[in-house]
Amino acid sequence: MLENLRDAVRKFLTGSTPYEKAVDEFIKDLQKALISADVNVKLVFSLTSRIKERLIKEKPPSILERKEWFISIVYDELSKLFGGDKEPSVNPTKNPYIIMLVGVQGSGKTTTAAKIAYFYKKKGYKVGLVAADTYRPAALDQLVQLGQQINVPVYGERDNKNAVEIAKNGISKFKDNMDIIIVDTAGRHGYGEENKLLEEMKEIYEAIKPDDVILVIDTSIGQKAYDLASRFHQASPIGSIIITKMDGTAKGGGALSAVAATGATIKFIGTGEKVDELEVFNPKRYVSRILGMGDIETILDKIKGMEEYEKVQKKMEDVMTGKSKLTLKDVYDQLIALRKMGPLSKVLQHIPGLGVMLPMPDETQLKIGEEKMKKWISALNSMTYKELENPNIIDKSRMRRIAEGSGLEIEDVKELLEWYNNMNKLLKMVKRKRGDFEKFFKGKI
Ligand SMILES: Nc1nc2c(ncn2[C@@H]2O[C@H](COP(=O)(O)OP(=O)(O)OP(=O)(O)O)[C@@H](O)[C@H]2O)c(=O)[nH]1
Ligand SMILES: [Mg+2]
Repeated sequence: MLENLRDAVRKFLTGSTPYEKAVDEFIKDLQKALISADVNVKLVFSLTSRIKERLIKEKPPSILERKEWFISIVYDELSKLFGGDKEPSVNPTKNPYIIMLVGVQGSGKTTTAAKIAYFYKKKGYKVGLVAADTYRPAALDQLVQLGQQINVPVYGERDNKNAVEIAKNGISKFKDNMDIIIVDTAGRHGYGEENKLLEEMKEIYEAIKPDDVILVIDTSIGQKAYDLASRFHQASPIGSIIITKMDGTAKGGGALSAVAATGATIKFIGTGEKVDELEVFNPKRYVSRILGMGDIETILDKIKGMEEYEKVQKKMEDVMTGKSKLTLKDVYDQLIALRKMGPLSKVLQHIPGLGVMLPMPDETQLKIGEEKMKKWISALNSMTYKELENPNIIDKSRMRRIAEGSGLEIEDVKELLEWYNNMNKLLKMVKRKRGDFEKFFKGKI
């Protein structure tokens, strides 16, 4: 099962096995876990060969340990396997917003209809459910019961056998007073009969013109989800997918990766029988969970900190060339970026020549310690946006307020401001020197 990967990550990061051997072992564990979760063997092998290729071609960023870097690559490639950066948009784009659920028998449509209704109701939308399943006698009762449970009105017609008509009537009933209308349909057709299912879907589709058609797939079909999802994806350009029963079988990885491989968007996953057991599916969040949230977040934070730090460094360059002004907001961004990268002592080891703020001649003066950094971040947190952008307005009384707000002494705030002023002076000096150099080279001096 994919859950075992968490242990594998832990073992890899904390174990004493030499790097190359640990990588080999981890890749074997990864392959085993994916295959036992029913992920297609071809997908598994192309995933591992991509990981190996990146290990050869790319260079680890200085801020990461080699092992952390390896895990960050695994995270990245696994995320791609489950849909990459696709964060589905679940916000309704018009009013009323009509959702139609389709899927084979027993896949979880009716339960999911109620779950989605509950999901949107909690967000403050007015939701109505329409029972357009006329094949199963108890279908209406099932939806009515679920509707009562979550306090959402259900439209149905007990004696009407025409699902298209019911769907239409339900929509005209709800369209003026509901934000979201969810239509549950019948799932008569077994796997392998996708065409019939799609035909029926088209018929209701033409009649009610929904804004989203969602195909509900049961996890237990594993890799076979590929055929179903790809035909659906081709037939319904506005469609998205929900995978249910992610709690029940070991095949979650198989169904998810199979659907992702078709390019279809997985909007939600169902994780239990209860109405609140539904999650918006985010591939990256899913992968962080199977790899172990804590470990992954630490690594990703470091990478993010590094990227943000580089951005601030660019801003510093602009300050030095006179293109822009250094504000306390920039100082704040830089401190926060550094924080993300880990303990200052470690960060400094990894970024050669880094004097926390700027690699400049007077570097030693500009270095600030771990303790001070914490204090300054709380002081900056207590400042208003205006103060951050324009520190000149910070007078005695503002200083007192900031100190009180951050639980610091007024001296600490003063020190931060002095440091900021010195920094600015120094930047001006560097700027002037650069100007002199330029003039010199242009023969003006
Ligand atoms: N464990 C678990 N069970 C689920 C989940 N979603 C649905 N079920 C169960 O799956 C069974 C079938 O669910 P239904 O919602 O009736 O499925 P359906 O697609 O409407 O079925 P038909 O209308 O007969 O085609 C029920 O027992 C549900 O409780 C889920 O995410 N996890
Ligand atoms: Mg049903």
